[in-house]
Amino acid sequence: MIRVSTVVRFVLAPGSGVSRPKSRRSTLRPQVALLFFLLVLSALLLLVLSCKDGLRPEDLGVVPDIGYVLLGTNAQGYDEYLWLADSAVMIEIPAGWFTRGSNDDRDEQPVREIYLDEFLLDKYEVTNRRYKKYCDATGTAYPPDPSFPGMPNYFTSYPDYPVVMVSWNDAKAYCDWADKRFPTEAEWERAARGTDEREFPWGNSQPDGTRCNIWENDDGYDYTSPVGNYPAGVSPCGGLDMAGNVWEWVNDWYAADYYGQSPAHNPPGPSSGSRRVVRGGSWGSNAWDARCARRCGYVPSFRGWSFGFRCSARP
Ligand SMILES: [Ca+2]
Ligand SMILES: [Ca+2]
Repeated sequence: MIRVSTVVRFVLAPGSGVSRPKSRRSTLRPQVALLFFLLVLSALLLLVLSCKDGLRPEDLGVVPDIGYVLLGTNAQGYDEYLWLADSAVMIEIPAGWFTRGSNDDRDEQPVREIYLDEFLLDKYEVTNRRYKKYCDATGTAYPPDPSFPGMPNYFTSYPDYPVVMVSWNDAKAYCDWADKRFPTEAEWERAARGTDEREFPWGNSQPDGTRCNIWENDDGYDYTSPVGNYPAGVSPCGGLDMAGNVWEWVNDWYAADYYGQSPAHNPPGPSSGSRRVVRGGSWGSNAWDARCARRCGYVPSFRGWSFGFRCSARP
């Protein structure tokens, strides 16, 4: 689906500059072809290897307007990409059906089969580092400090922690800047629980300190934790912190009765409302709120110390 060859063409075009005297065209043609082939091969290898080592293609002089490049296949068998605009790792979730909802709460019913087109989702919650890059590039104000005890200057001193104190509106502006979007509520749930109706990203066992950062869990953190800190809590597609750490804004308006009336294919959420959905629970949540099917809604202007987000995109 993804065309890395697009990247290769872009890399090669400015510097190719090979001239071929007409009188020697026939003898030079094989050498020129070989040179092009070698250039293509080396540029491709350099780009892919550098991404894996944490360098960004921008560091190599590649203009980051070409979208994303393949990093490889993760341990769960899903392809992962580097989204160039904000240097985020994204997971490709193929089109297909999954079971949405649960019988645990009224607004999670009825349990239904839902079909989604292919989409990309950030592997991690958006970090302070990534959000600061956006603020600095656009002149956007930094988020207010959450006043976590013992963690002064949270936004600038904890770059690998999830950004908090961002409203739905703030997060939407980030998505737009990065040429991304919010996941829909259904996409988020599909990525968090896979296709087997599991209760939590890792399965049906209750949360423990190795799986996620929630409240009164022996997980080592009283407030937020660095993103990706709990690999044992990975979701079936490779997503991390999809239970706990920070609640994640998604695109949909919240409606308690939406599941009874939504379409089965790519449900977009209600057409209007007063609250936007958040998913996954946070460092301040109990196990109930960390369930994959759990739904909550908050006004889109609300900035909370347990609220963050991750982005989606469709190829
Ligand atoms: Ca905790
Ligand atoms: Ca989360």
